[in-house]
Amino acid sequence: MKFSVKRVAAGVAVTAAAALALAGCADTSGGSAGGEEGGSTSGDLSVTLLPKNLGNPYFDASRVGAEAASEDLGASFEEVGPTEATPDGQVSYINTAAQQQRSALVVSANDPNAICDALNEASDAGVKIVTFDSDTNADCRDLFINQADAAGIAKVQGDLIAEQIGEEGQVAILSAAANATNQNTWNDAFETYVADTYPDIEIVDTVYGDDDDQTSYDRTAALLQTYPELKGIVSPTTVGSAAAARYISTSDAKGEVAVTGLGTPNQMREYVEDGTVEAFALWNPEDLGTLATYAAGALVSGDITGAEGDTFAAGDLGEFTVGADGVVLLGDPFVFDADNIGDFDF
Ligand code: RAM
Repeated sequence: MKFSVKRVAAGVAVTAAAALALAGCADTSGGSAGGEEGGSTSGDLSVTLLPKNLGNPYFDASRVGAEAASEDLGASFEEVGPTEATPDGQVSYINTAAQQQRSALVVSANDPNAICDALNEASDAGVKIVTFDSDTNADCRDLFINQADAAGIAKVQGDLIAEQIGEEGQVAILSAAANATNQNTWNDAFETYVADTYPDIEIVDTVYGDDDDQTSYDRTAALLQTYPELKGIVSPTTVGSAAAARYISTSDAKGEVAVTGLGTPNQMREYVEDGTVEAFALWNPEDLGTLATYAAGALVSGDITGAEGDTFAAGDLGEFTVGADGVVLLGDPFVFDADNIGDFDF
């Protein structure tokens, strides 16, 4: 996992992107089209980034990486997306990318099937489809840029919660949208890992905060009411982890109910510092945006077709190889705690 100082520092630029996203006006200016500096891309490369939703700091960080990689490739760049993390909200943006004949669409899917028709039409119109973060069915895209494998994410979350609650007691999952491909894959793997490894931990419920702060906060309150014996909440979404920690930090459950899962250091910092959260995990979402964009560039230029064994260069991240089913793996999750959180800024 690469958390170089340069990359971490680049997270500062997130502020501008976040401001645009929160104002509901994604940048559609098109960046530096047609340049040739530093990339192997020939012809016009135009990259459209379509996250699950706008206004999520996780995807704002991915945007920083995607935009920088686009610039390096001489591509025009835009980010578009819905304010709510729904598949319906994504379809119109996919259709527009097809109509505008963008050369590549880099998308985190809110549903594995529901956006497939639109993606297939875009693909027929010549748009290369790269999923990142949350995949579709494999036949609806050219490549999936996977942040970490599901077994690795299950293990890191399982070991974190087990350590924090003494390997026994009731645990609930606070997930994102009910149809989010990544979340459901990780939750299945988590349940299997915990059942196999920690037989005294009982997963009592999975609830969905829809990657919406208020909904996630309300779901946390409801979990604590429904399960008075609850020992921990595992949230495999950065939105959910931050909302759960915020709720617990000012409730009687502080110090009684552990919160862990996947979070960004900037969103979790105050809850680590106030003792609500002991440790959590993530990869670098900026690197994920970078890698996805270089992969898109390699597809558009014809350097790769997305076949297993294809290799491509991803700037400072180095060289990557396409694995089975068109999947490219970024790396392993990383654990953040009070000792290291001060080193990160994203
Ligand atoms: C949220 C989103 C995203 C997920 C991260 C961990 O920002 O649900 O898809 O990968 O959390």
